[in-house]
Amino acid sequence: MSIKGKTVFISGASSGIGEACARAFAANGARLILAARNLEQLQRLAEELQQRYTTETLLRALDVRDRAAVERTVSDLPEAWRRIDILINNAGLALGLEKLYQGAIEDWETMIDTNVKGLLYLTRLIVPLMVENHLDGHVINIGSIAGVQAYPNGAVYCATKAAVKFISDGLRMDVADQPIRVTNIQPGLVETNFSVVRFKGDEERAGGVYQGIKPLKGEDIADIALYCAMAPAHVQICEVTVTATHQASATVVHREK
Ligand code: NDP
Ligand code: 8X3
Repeated sequence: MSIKGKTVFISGASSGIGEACARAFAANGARLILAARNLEQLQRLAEELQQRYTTETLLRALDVRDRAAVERTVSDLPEAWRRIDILINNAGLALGLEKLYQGAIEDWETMIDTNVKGLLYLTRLIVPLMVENHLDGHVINIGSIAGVQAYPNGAVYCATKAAVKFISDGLRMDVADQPIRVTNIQPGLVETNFSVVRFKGDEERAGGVYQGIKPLKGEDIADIALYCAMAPAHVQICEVTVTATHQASATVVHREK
């Protein structure tokens, strides 16, 4: 199914997987609503996409944890941008890697508010627009292998991604009477800004996460999102778990010495 001229809303488009999705969908002719807190980064990306693909973009500085801001963002969309065909719920993060009984509660709150509540706010407001407009809609959530298998010191992040899996499964049931597809993409290690954010700017520690293995790139996940979106309208790819070749599970990773 062509995505040419389709409107795609991407949360967390300022970096990593979200930014790669913006490039991939733009290259295939989509028009994009790009949201993240870092507006300057979105502006740089939009300029690049305009020059390379003449992509039409609408940029929104948005903290998905702020329910009122999410509501304003969606309700204030210009008429020409209200028919959103594809929602990519990508904004998210991990903070810290600690035993549950030693973890920082404020980090838990940030992860839950972003990865779970932010995703829910956007979904609650954008799916009704797909239904009202009788669109062949598609919600693509970026979950994680961490939502399938917990790992030590990551209980709360893993729990947020398990929530994404069950929100995806439940939503799929709730829209089964609509021409709306729901896909949950569950990547393993992807080298983005993710670990720098998790370790609060400690680049050396972040680099260690990807040492001795060729990790996935944001582009690899964007290719999968694009494949799911471009599948024929009657084909719903419910879930994709994807890892680097030398990653076998959330915890089993073969690293070259
Ligand atoms: P990055 O840190 O590179 O990108 C994260 C994106 O999320 C940024 O654009 C950031 O934008 C945005 N974001 C974070 N918090 C908020 C917020 N409160 N409101 C709006 N946007 C926000 O990491 P990734 O690209 O790797 O992460 C993207 C998604 O992929 C996340 O959901 C992550 O959990 C998931 N994932 C990542 C994996 C990995 O190994 N990298 C593996 C599996 C899943 P800004 O700071 O400008 O707001
Ligand atoms: C990100 C993948 O395994 O680093 O969701 O948590 S992992």
